[in-house]
Amino acid sequence: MPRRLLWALALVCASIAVPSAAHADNPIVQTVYTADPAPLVHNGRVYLYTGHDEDNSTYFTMKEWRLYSSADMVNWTDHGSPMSLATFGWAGADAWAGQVVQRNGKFYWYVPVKNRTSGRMAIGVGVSSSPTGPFTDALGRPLVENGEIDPTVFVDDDGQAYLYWGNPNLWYVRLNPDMISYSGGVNQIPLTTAGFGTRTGNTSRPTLYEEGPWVYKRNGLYYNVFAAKCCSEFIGYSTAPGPTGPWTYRGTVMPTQGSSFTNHPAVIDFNGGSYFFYHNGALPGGGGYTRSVAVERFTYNADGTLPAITMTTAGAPQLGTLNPYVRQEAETIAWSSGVETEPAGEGGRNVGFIDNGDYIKVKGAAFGAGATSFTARVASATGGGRIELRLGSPTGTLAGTCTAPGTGGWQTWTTVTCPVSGATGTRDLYLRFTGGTGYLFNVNWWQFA
Ligand code: FUB
Repeated sequence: MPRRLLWALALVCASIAVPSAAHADNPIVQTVYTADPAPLVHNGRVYLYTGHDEDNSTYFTMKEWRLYSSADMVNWTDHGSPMSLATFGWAGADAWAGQVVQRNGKFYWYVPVKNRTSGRMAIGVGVSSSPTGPFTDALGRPLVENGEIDPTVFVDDDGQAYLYWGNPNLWYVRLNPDMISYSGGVNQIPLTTAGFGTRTGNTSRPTLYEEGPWVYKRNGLYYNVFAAKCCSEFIGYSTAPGPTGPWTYRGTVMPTQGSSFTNHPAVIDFNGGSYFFYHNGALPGGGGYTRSVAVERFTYNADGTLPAITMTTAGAPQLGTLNPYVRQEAETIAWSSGVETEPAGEGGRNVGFIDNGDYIKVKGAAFGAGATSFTARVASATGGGRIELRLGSPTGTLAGTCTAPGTGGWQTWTTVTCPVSGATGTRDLYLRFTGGTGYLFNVNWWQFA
């Protein structure tokens, strides 16, 4: 697989450029290319909905959306794809940038897709009773269609919900309480230079507004953070005293950076911190059509303005620690090298496509006084291999080695246990996979005792 070759090359480069094997946590996902982040805070977790750029893509070739979740902002659990183009029988292509909101005990996912019949971009609505899906088409047709993209949804304190979207214009509708219909028609927000800044050198687009609006409210002030100028884009923002304006341009949030000519913002507050999500081309093989989602923690200025935020490879600090003494899904990952994930026959997902030397980093595992054993759920259609439990880096202190045997099938699962010593305190845990050639084994979950 070409991407795996790129990984191998990247690892060689990384070993030259970065003597320490400690790895950054941005971008958030290493197993696939992701784009257009849309986080949702629910029940003590951040659910991060993303687009999925296909490997080797040379356009915005996107067929499905992906979902990851985290309680600590650094270890992210892969939930696979809860919604795809196939969800919308009327959609033919372009699973682009959307957003999920919770209302009425349900989760509504507004997405732009190409209407197969009209050939125009339209906004569809997926609905689910769970943040992890599966989502179904709420309407069986577009909610609204005017050839423009990038919906963002916001529910005001008075219960009125607004759906904004647009490129090259900016539109909104007032959603009805059912969240799948609207009243008052389709309204256009005037793109004035006072509201959205001045673009030079493009007479058809005099303001900086390009696409990707993210509208929210904080301390009574309404924010519209958006992808500005093209191309390459930067992230700018405007504020307003009300949900429909008048908007005032406030400047740059994130300058043009990061090897992707698009960027796409999202802002949340979670457990006392504020977080800015975006995308770039940071993975090996990454670029404008092979993007990756990343996150930075930030603090609002005292007057409510947003600070300038730059892309980092360190990402956000960890909130708390990870408990290694409860069952952890193998697809809960701070950083990984070489592996992929797939649906598991036992339910959920497993880590697979493991070659010799691949690894998973789990950040900030709180071992306390010390672990004595490690248990993992494994399967292998070949001869299996070994899981090395290393601390601090992929070549760090070896706390134990578990043998994963051949089980007769990639989804024929068995549980293995091995002794552990020296795993004390709070450490970054690396599950390093070793063995022969070819794919070695799959891992569904693990737990220390
Ligand atoms: O990912 C496809 C498109 O690229 C999105 O809809 C835009 O916001 C830009 O990120």
